[in-house]
Amino acid sequence: PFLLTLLTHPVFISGDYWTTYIDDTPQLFQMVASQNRAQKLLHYLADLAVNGSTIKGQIGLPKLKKYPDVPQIHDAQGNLIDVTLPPPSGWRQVLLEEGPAEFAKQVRNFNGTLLMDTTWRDAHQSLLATRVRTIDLATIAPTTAHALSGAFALECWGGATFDVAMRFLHEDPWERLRKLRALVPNIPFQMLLRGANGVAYSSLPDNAIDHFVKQAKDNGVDIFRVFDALNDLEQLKVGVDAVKKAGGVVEATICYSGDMLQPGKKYNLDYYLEITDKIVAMGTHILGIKDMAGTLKPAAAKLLIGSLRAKYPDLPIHVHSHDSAGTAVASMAQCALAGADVVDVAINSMSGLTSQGSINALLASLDGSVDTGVSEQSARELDAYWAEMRLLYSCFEADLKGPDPEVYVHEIPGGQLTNLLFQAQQLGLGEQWIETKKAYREANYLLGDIVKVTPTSKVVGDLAQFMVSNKLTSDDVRRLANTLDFPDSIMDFFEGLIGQPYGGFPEPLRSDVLRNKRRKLTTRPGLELAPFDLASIKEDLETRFGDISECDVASYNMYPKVYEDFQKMKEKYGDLSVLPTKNFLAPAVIDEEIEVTIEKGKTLIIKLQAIGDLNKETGTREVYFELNGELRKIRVNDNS
Ligand code: 3PY
Ligand code: ZN
Repeated sequence: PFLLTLLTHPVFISGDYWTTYIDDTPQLFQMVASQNRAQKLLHYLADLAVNGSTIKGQIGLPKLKKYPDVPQIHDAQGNLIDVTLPPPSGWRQVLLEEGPAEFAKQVRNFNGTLLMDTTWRDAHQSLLATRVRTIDLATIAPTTAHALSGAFALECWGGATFDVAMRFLHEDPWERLRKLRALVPNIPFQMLLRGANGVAYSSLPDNAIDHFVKQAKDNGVDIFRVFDALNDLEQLKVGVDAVKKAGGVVEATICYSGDMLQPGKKYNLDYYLEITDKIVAMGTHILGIKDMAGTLKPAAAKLLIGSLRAKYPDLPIHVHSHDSAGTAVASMAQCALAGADVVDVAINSMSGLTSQGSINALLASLDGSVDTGVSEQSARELDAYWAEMRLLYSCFEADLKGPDPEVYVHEIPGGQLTNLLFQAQQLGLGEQWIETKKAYREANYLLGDIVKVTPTSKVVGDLAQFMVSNKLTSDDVRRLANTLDFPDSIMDFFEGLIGQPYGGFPEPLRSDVLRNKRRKLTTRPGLELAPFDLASIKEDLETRFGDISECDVASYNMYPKVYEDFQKMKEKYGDLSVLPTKNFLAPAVIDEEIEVTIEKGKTLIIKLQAIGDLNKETGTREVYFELNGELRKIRVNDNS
């Protein structure tokens, strides 16, 4: 009370006070700051207790009631590893000491096939709607740094993790990156960059991409997997150039589409070889092959990687796939045998279905015939944590039951497959799901059989849903195109705002859809965008939100509205990333003890004591907590 009285006193606010006590006593401010933080967290917990969770996509409550245990891991001799000691040096030391070109060379010269673990990015993006929070990654990070010390990289950033962190988890993706970086000094970090779109869904001015990539590199990303959703090389080059300027490892990536062994396929071996020639000419440290739908069958994998290997003996090749059809492990094993330098896997409990293949299943398949640098035992031990995590995040499961062999027909990328199924389930439209998959295939052909991955996969998905909800066949769409009101994403695609598809746009459909509403771009959209004035954006944000970093500017550039909302949430509730996930998602139970470490050495013990009656006049309730032994009362709106 003394502090509050003091701090709200007008003389204090004006700064015109006559004692030096406050200036000489900085602890006072730290105490006030942490009380303020505690108060904001109590506000969140009170809101949650009264109104329930408002986290989008959450169905029900976490199944896990306790906090997951951090497993113990052992070395090959069975000795317990002390994970509080610095981890063994790894590929990151090679990168830091030798630079990107020599790093790539040594990866190529490694006698075997290295592994990238996608658990911290694509695996939870594909299985758990990208909802895994920083606290749960940070908790397992020191153990991971030991267990996977020989891994090529951990994919931990980019793709959907960037906007989901701010939009739905109300946490700062940059803070996540810095925290994890500090805990994992030895394994390179990889991110997914959507070429000229950065981590957004459409093109930004080139200087915004350069600025974003520089912050990513400076805050901990080592390797950048850069792709373009149409394999449009002009668009790809924007991302590649940004990574080169920032001094990162460039992994320019080809999106693999369909099953190239099917006769008459638009995307066949010749296509991939030709595009590789162009990517090599553009200059890349590593070539990425990204099989986002999981349609790269083992035989195709063998042929594709074998052919690339023969043509480019010195080019490091890194392959990514999804297990949607159930063949990821077999395909990755074939890639390893055909000469791939790195393949992607996920920790067992976060693998399979629309995620990557399982790390231990791949190790067992290779059975020592190919060196991967990763111990099967420590990977297995590490998995115990993720088995529990799956229960903690059970409320975001899409509940897929097994492989979908139809993926060769509809070609829906892993993350989108889970999303669309989830949406259909929420609407209770089981039959519509079958129809949506069928329509997705038709929509793809209507659009000219395009490469499908964020953001083009959204275009195809939107057209499919448009067809299903308006009961339109492909013929109807063609016939009625000049009268229909298509969703924006389809207009954007036909305008050329997502890039130029291989083989061009289908006509007359393009002209019919666009009519006189939109232009027809023939070059990349970024060429038309004026550079952002980064200094004035920063000034403006400072005026509105106070302390602003270059990372904040980068967040704002990618997602202005999401960033503003995130700042408002932060203003209201403080830093929510410190709350244990169970208490972030589930209302507290009376007398349950909640332990929150707001910073190193500063822990709050919170207990919900009671929820007061509804005040009918104000529509509010008072919620009573015990905070480190003291009673606190918070008033919140009851939204019911
Ligand atoms: C993304 O862009 O988020 C993807 O995961 C594409 O596969
Ligand atoms: Zn993927």
